[in-house]
Amino acid sequence: MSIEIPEGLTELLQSFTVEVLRKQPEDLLAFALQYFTQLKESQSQGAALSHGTGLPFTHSKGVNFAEEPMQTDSENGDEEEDDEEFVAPVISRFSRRASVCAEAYNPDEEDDETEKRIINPKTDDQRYRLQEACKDILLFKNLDQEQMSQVLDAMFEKLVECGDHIIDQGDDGDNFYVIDRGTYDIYVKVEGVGRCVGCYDNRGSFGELALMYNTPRAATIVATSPGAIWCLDRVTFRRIIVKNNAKKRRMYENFIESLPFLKSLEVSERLKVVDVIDTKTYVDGEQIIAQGDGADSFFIVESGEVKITMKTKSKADVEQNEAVEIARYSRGQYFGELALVTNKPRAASAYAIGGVKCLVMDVQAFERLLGPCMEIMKRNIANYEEQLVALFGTNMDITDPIS
Ligand code: 1OR
Ligand code: 1OR
Repeated sequence: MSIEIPEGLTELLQSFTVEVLRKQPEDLLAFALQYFTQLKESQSQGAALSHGTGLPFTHSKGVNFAEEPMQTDSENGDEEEDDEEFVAPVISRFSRRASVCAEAYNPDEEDDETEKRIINPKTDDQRYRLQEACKDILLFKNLDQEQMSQVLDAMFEKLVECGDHIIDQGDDGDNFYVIDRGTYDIYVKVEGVGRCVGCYDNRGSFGELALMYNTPRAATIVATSPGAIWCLDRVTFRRIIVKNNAKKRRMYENFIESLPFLKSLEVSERLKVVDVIDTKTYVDGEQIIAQGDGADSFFIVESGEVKITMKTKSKADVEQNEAVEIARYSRGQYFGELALVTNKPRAASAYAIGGVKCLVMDVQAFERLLGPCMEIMKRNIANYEEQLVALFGTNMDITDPIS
């Protein structure tokens, strides 16, 4: 009796087996389900299956791929090795995108073709770590549940070694990165020489600028310890995050436009300010800033009133010192710039009077975007020094505060 082997069965099973051996999935059944589902989807979408067998994970047109595939980072020309670093089946075989120059982004221009949903399966442990890492990521903050779950599904883990270049300045943007663990230095080239301008310590994210504004990578990011990062491909980032950010622009554009201390910025730069601001609310009496603390953000009052108080050095026992109110700020005014400009601890404390809403910018964004406003801010800082003498009758250094 002869049994007829259906056409394609051998190739199908072979390809699946190769994929299992490469990825070593923990849950074989779940992996199989996803593999064959994606394969079916890719066929019904009429995607060109490059080698007849159409592997969702290994060839360049499967459904698991970005519509506009990109090359991974830390590329040393050895793509095989890159792939092996990924824990989950990943968007693979990235071809380099042609260089693009800076352009205003228009999220509505994104093509319907990009609506493909990417799913990178994860273990329970990975999913838990991913959710923890993404909790405070500003760009994810206003996503609805469905958008968030699409983003989490699309993300994939990459393990890094100390010294790995996650991003190289000048490259095209492929992924957005969220730190799972590890420390990373930020280098920016000044007159051709890379200068370390900051670092990330086990939290945060980077790599959004090239994807948001279609610009070359603005900095080099180097791992300074072994670690792990979560990667979100460019297409999903633009399809979900950039589109969502457009709503935020509409909400804050006019307010940011009206701020006098930002008047040295170009219109396009002011729009970028909108993109990086977070909003925080405080209840009556809540401390916003504590004198003597380290500083990592800058504040603009959106609503309510903020009281600035200061303890001075003038008395012997600083613990006993009464804090004196030195300023009050309301809508449109800023505070918390001094410590960022001087790189010193907070010179004063800030408290909410009644309910307060502030726009908050982190130090990286402050340094990156507000350079042109520095003259205005520095003039104001000189003003603090004069006020200090008037209020406390001393010319003590306000940049050397008491905790
Ligand atoms: P990207 O896609 O351009 C490099 O790739 C990433 O480094 C960038 O997105 C940011 O997420 C991140 N200037 C530019 N990019 C920075 C900076 C930065 N810091 C982090 N990134 N500056 C450093 C501020 C401390 C300004 C330097 C003048
Ligand atoms: P920061 O990052 O040091 C506290 O955090 C903030 O209070 C500070 O930035 C300023 O934005 C804000 N001296 C120092 N900081 C002041 C002052 C001030 N006023 C507001 N801040 N003086 C007030 C003069 C009206 C001089 C000292 C009396």
